[in-house]
Amino acid sequence: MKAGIVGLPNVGKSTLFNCLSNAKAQSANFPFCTIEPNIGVVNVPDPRLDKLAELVSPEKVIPATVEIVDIAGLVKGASKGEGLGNQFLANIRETDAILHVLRCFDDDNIVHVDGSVDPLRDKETIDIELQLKDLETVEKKLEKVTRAARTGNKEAVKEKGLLDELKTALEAAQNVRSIEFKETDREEFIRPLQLITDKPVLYVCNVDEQAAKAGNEYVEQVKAAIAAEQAGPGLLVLAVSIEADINELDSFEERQLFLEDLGLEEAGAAKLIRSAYNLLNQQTYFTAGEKEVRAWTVSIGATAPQAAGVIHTDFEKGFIRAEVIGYADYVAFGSEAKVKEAGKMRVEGKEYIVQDGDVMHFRFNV
Ligand SMILES: Nc1nc2c(ncn2[C@@H]2O[C@H](COP(=O)(O)OP(=O)(O)O)[C@@H](O)[C@H]2O)c(=O)[nH]1
Ligand SMILES: [Mg+2]
Repeated sequence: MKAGIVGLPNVGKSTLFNCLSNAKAQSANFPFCTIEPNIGVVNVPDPRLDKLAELVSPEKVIPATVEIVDIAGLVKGASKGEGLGNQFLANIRETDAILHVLRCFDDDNIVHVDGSVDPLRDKETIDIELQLKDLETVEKKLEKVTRAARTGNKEAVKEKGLLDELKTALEAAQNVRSIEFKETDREEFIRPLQLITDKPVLYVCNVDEQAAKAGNEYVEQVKAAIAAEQAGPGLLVLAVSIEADINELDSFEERQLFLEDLGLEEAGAAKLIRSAYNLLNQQTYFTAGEKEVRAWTVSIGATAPQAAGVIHTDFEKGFIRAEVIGYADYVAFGSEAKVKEAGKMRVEGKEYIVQDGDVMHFRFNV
């Protein structure tokens, strides 16, 4: 899974990125590696993985990961090549989800590119740039499809209709994710276009310390604005700068105390990653053996063969069956052997829908 951080300059994107990069907050072990200066891989914090590791004592413990990209350089006019805009817009296209950071804090020392704090205006500025980029994509496609539609090709006529609809909506400053289409049309014609404003978005309201728990007036404005958007994007209130400070602390206990002082139960990094999972309808299953205990990411509703395919495409193609232990059973009985003894290990076939926390073992032919 790959998520891109967008937002105007000076709203706290890099602070958030760095905060994730230092995120030791959830457990003692929460490493991060930076691939490029603006790309990092964050481990998905999951206490269940720690518990399984404790029970199995494997050689290796491997968490699920999310790749985070700090996409700088988006400014007004970016879609027309202002700033470093265009180059970075290409980066966004490769992500599965967008984390849109909005400045919701006052601080006269931090310059705002447009002179004042106004998260709704900022949101609109960024949205419009992304919509313009999508419009470009749609217009290019429309040119091709229009030619085909002239020959009377039924499929092309239908596609042209949908593209016209897209174009009109984008010109009216709508995001693609909030346009209503029939699900089948969306699947067949809209998704393949990989439009930026079709991607799921999580709005991160960056507030100051005092507003970390309850939010503030700016956050309320953002909430009201996105409530009007149909696909119901997520919103997260984070005091990014203070979260970064907390992550500087060495011990887990110290960090936890600091969080509690702010009235928070959980570090922002963990909250953010969890929200991204929810946003993308992702869940976790585990494999547990002496060599390694590992968390894997799979879509909610995925079948057992699809889950196997996350490990290797051969596992999916040659899938025979899965041996499944519910996480609660694994913990209750304490080991695979004891679960088997108790008759709680299930053998599931191709139709099985994976449940969050399943501990799975796949049988396959290659
Ligand atoms: N007061 C305050 N300053 C912040 C906050 N978040 C970021 N900053 C500061 O704003 C400036 C710009 O932040 P940065 O993360 O580099 O913004 P970017 O341009 O969006 O990547 C830095 O000086 C940060 O320390 C915040 O929540 N409160
Ligand atoms: Mg930055």
